[in-house]
This record gives sequence, structure tokens and C-alpha cells, in this order.
Amino acid sequence: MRSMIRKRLIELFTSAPQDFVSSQQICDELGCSRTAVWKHIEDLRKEGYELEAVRRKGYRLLRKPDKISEDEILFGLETETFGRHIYFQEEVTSTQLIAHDLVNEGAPHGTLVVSDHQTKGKGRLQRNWHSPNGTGIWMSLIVRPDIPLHRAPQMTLLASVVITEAIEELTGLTPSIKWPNDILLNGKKVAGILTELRAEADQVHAVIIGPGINVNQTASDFPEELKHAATSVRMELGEKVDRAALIQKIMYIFEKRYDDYMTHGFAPIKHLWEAYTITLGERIIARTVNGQYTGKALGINDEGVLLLETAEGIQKIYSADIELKST
Ligand code: BTX
Repeated sequence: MRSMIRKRLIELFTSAPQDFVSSQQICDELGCSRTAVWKHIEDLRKEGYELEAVRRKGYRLLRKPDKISEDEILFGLETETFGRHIYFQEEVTSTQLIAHDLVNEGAPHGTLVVSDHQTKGKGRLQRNWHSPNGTGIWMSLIVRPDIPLHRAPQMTLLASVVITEAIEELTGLTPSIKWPNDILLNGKKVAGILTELRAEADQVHAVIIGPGINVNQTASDFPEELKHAATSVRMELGEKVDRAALIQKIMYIFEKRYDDYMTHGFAPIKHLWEAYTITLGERIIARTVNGQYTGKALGINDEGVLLLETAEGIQKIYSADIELKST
């Protein structure tokens, strides 16, 4: 009961964030006395909600605490399917592992797994992803596109465009994309995306898209070996960012771009990706599992494969770690 009232109250404040909600309105909506309203408001304040109280006008929400939970993400979420089914746990090994289990159980398209802390966050090729408690966005989105296998890598590029746009819209900072899955702010990694596939024969059953975004870490939150190469949105912006709001924005833009992609194909996404990338036109070293290639990054083809002009001719790069030679 108590949590229902709390939910309804937060909903009231977040549905019209600029407006005052009068005590009378709250009493009517929640069916409780003014004293009870006051108590609930005090409880919210204790949880970190900043509420302004003005006589005769009522209450207004100034700032939500930087918390992520199912409720925090759902209130104010403007999507049809993306993020509508949320699995939130305060601590997990890896959100990707949970997402794989959920795929097995038939989780619907748009299901989102989120956690505040990963003890075994996964990068590509068995690498680790540093995911400290209460600071970043560690999540995995399950999508079920009806596409053949060879188009699946486009999903990583789609996701990098979405995350870049969301950070830009929410903060005014403009991240850049380093092929295939790094998102940078001022040349340092602010986010990485791990994309994993569930497929049979040539048909994709599910794609699990796992972005890890450094949001509110300060320099001291990063281990020594990452300090020179990693950054957070907060470190670049100079202020804390509401993680739930960023997740909501990502879900909203993702749903829109995904629909574009399913209706019009990869071309519109490719254009956006090209506008944000720093990889094209550069001389790079691409380290792949089959060896190392050096050359000029010419572009990506319609499947999202990187085309590298090397001394031996044009080399198609499907997956690699990229080093820009100029840096
Ligand atoms: P990646 O293999 O491209 O990058 C991993 C490398 O990045 C590491 O070897 C390390 O050098 C560096 N690194 C590790 N942690 C961080 C960090 N927090 N910030 C910047 N650099 C770091 C990138 O793999 C894909 C990462 C996806 C992580 C998400 S989190 C939610 C989801 N669940 C999960 O287990 N993984 C994904």
C-alpha cells in the first residue's frame, strides 16, 4: 500500500515536472489526509528527492535522486516497447548473462536488464568491464529483429548512434564514435557496447545489446590502468547526471531509430553514424583475431563492415580493436 502511494506520488510529480501540485490535488489523487501527504513528502525527501514547497501553490519536484530502479525508469518513459519490461537488480555478475537467460525464457522484444553494480561486467573477447556501484549505466537490451545473420553487426552501430545522440540531447556534449563499439568524449572512452547474438541457421532470434556507460564516476573511481583512457559524462560535463533520465532517453531514441532501421534499412543509420565517427579518413591500425592491418579507413559498407585501404588492397574488417595512427 505504502509503495503504491509512493509510486503514485512520484508519478504525479514527474508527469508535469515544472508544475506545482497542490496538497489538495495530492489528497484527492491518493485518497489520504493532508497530514499523510506531508509524511509521504518527508519520506521522499529522505530518499533524496528535492521538493520545493510554496504556500498556496503546493509542491514541485526540483531534482530526483540519482537512483535507478524499475520505478525510476518506468516513470516518464515515453516508449511503446523498449524498456517496458524491466529486470532491475542492485548487483549482478553481468547483465548480459541475465539477458541470455531471459531470452531462453522467451522475454519479449524490448526487455531491459539493468543493474547498479556488476561484479563480472563483460567486454569483448573475454575482457572485463569495470562497473562500479551506483555510478554508471550497466544494462542489456533484448531485441528480436527479423533479419538475416550478416546484418546483425549493424545493431552495434545502431546502438552507438543512439547512445551518442542520447548523451548529446541530455547534456549538450557531443561524443564521437570509434568503430565499432567505443564512444568517446574528448578522446577518452565513456561507453562501450557488447553485442551478443542468439541465432540459428541464418536467422537471428535475439540480439542482446549491452552498453556500459560511465556516467557519474569521478577520476578516483577508475582503477589506475584505466585512468588515462577512460572518462565519465560527469567528468566532462562538470556535474552529475540523472542516470534514470539518460536510460529513458536512450530507450526513446532507440525505439525510434530501430523502427527507422526496420522500415528503411541501414542507410539512415549509416548516415548518422558517419556524422559522429572519428574513424573515417584516418590512418589506423586494426588488430583482429586473425592479425593486424594498417591502412586508411575508407568507410563502412552497407553491412557495417569497415573498409580499410591497405598496401595490399581493400581489406574488410569485421571486428577489431582500432588505434588511430595520428593519436
Ligand atoms: P571492449 O572489449 O571493447 O573494451 C574492454 C576494455 O575497455 C577493457 O579491456 C579495458 O581496457 C577498458 N575498460 C574496462 N572497463 C572500462 C570502463 N568502465 N570505461 C572505459 N574503459 C573500460 C566494450 O568491450 C564493451 C563493454 C560492454 C559493457 C556492458 S555493461 C552492461 C553489459 N553487461 C556486461 O557484462 N557487459 C555489457
